[in-house]
Amino acid sequence: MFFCLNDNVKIRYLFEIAFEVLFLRWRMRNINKENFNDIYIRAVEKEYAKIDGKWLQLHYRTSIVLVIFSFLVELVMGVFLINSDMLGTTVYKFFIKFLIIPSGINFIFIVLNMLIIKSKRLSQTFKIYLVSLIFTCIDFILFTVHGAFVATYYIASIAIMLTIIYANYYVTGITALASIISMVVSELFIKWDVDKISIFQSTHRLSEFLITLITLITFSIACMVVIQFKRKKNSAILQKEVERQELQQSVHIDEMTGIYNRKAFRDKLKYVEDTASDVKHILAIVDIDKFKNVNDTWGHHIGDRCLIEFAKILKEYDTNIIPFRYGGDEFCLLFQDISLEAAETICREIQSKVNELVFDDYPELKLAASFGLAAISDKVDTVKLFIHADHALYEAKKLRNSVRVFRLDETIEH
Ligand code: GH3
Ligand code: MG
Repeated sequence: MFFCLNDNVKIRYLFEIAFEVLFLRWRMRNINKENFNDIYIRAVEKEYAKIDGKWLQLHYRTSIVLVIFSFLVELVMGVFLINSDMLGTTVYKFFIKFLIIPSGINFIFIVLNMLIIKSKRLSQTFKIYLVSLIFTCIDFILFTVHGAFVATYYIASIAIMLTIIYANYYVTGITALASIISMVVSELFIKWDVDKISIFQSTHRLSEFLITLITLITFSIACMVVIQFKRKKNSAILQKEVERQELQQSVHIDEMTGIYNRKAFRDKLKYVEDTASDVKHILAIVDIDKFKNVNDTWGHHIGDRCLIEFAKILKEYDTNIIPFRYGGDEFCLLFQDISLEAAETICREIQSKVNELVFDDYPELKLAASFGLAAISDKVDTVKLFIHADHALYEAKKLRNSVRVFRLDETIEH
């Protein structure tokens, strides 16, 4: 018992409790209710979705930049061609055909893209598909308008490349397929630019087209391989992180009872102190009465069973309290944001449940426990909180099977 120690040991003991800190994020309350891995994986997936959302914005903006950039290039080219007398058509026709119509259509795509991005009804995944495909449509307009130059087909690679970040085979696959089909359709069926030579008229054009097609297909396959490795890397990182977190968690769990251990208790106290707020904290220290007798009479394995059953009762209250096994037959219960009276009522409830415990094979075996409670609200001083609760327990132990509360006026209430 704490009060049996001499003052120096007590101070050292309390300092140890207060200052031994491990930098572990506190996730106590949820662990008992949900599988830790699921919580963690879901949190990581949420983080991934956030990054995808940011990339989607950039993806959409890139399509705007591409449209504006191609408009400006076309404008500069037009001015250059007019001044160099190399224009094969009238200025009016040139601007309509190469500037107004393609930029107009692409402008419509941009507006569509904007509506998709702003939509609250569409899911993020669906938006990703649509934005990727609209990018392909913009590319299609650009390389179709400039069909005279086979090299413009390479614009399609931008649409494919921008999807890699999503690490989604379907998004990249569909975008690549749409790009390649649109390229073939544009080459075979559309002749926007009169200077375009058909692949059926020129073997040079045919070979250039085939080289471009093969390059784009190879590029698409390469993108899929990149995605495969990116996904492998992500899942390996996730797996390792889950293992690390599991290990950290196990360090904080009492193996036998499955509730938090003394180390977790120290960390929690430190956390409470570091994040001091107006929240009222109540600590109850509980010690099973005459537990040595249980061990001596029924054996240690029955003693262990008693501790497990006791912890089970504490777990029933995990919405109100965080239970810790402090050591041996001593437990700590941390209450947050409830009144001292409510905490006392809960302790009495636990006490009567402990008294009512029945061990089938040992009907004579009865358990009792003593509770010492203390509260602290203004400045959270966990050392003081522990001393007060231990003092109340010391008083409770005089009677045994009782609950005592330490009040700020230093009197013990019965
Ligand atoms: P008191 O009413 O004053 O608390 O009497 P007590 O006999 O319970 O005394 P105390 O709390 O000091 O003793 C705790 C005993 O708990 C000592 C030890 O034999 C026993 N104990 C500690 N850890 C374990 C454990 O993991 N399993 C079992 N079975 N017994 C344990
Ligand atoms: Mg005891």
